[in-house]
Amino acid sequence: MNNPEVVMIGLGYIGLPTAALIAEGGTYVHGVDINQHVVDTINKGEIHIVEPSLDKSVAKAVAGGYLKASTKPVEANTYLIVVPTPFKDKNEPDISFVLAATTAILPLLKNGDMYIIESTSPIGTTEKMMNYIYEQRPELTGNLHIAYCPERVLPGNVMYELVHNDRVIGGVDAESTDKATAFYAKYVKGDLHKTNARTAEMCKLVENSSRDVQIAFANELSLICDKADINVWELINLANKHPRVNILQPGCGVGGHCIAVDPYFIVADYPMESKIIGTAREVNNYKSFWCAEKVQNTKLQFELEHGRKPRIALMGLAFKPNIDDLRESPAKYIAQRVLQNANNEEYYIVEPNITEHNVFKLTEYQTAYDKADIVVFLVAHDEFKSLPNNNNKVLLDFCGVFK
Ligand code: SAJ
Repeated sequence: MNNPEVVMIGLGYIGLPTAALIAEGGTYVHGVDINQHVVDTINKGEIHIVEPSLDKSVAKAVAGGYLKASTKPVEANTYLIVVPTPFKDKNEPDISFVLAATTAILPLLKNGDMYIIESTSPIGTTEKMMNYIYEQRPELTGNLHIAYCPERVLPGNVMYELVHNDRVIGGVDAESTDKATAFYAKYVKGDLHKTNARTAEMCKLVENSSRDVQIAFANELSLICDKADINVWELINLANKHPRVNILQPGCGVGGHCIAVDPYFIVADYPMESKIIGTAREVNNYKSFWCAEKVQNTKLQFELEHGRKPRIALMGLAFKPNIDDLRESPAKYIAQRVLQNANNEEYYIVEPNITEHNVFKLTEYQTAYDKADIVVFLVAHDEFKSLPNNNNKVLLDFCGVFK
């Protein structure tokens, strides 16, 4: 392989598709991941994650010699940091992976190079990394182009959205912004919006916080409607007929690795100011707890009325409809909580998008539905929508399967 133009640190859900996209365009990309298995898989032209059309893209880029993976970075002109930023205890963001990635490329940097962070980051991270780099390599001071450019792709549609979504690009100075914009212009068809690094960092956090707040509003309505004996789905549908109202859908909580996480990055740094953002997190977390309690109460009610233990189907474990991703899933949390409170009832756990699970024994969805007295819909997977709205069963529809 020729000397790479781009080094991509982090070959996960965003890094690998981005590396493949850039490489497919005829740019030499050296991908770096700490996981040897990930590196070996990619070098065989295969992938370690589930994402439509990514397999073809990686196979093509590797076969063409444009993408190579390794556990160590090499010299290039552009360095992209696309590593996780999880949080520590007390919901404090942890930027140690960004720091480690930056440390790994420190000795390779030279005048004129570009350094871009894509990882979701607390406000000020890009400037912090710039100061760190210039402290360690003072001779480079002012001679690198440093920018922040968040991704906003939806899992399941990554390869399309990487190309077609608009991007926000914020440099630590105007020249960095221009250089980074010129870099993305080669791969992105959406509009590229220039700003500074802090605004770009905040923009990413705000996008997901905004959605979290809106979902919290819908979830709050669902709790009120449950008490007030109003069908929340009908209510929202009617309210949305107003030309300036657009309420989202309630569910059994908010999951995934972005919307349920990013708001804490704002709350941790601005606790006094971020009242609505913080409360939205509490409401959405509470909704999952409330759903588990509702199952518990329904179960006891059934036993009182029928003089026997119910058979219960828990429908869906993924964090949102029609995917196989169970990480940070409210449905999984509810299933775990319900099973912890199990008292000789019979349970059928359903997740049509996976074939087996190391904790849950899975049952096919139609069988589970047929056998159960109480059917709890935790995720609105398409398969469930064809099931009958059967009056002989107790249906707990937390996510609007029958809306
Ligand atoms: N959800 C609801 N009600 C709704 C919509 C969603 O309860 O009306 C729930 C889902 O069931 C799920 C959670 O919210 O548990 C998040 O799902 P999602 O489809 O809204 O979003 P993600 O987490 O898959 O992807 C988000 C996207 N951000 C926005 O829509 C603002 C995506 O564009 C980002 O790139 C991604 O986060 C990220 O990586 O940050």
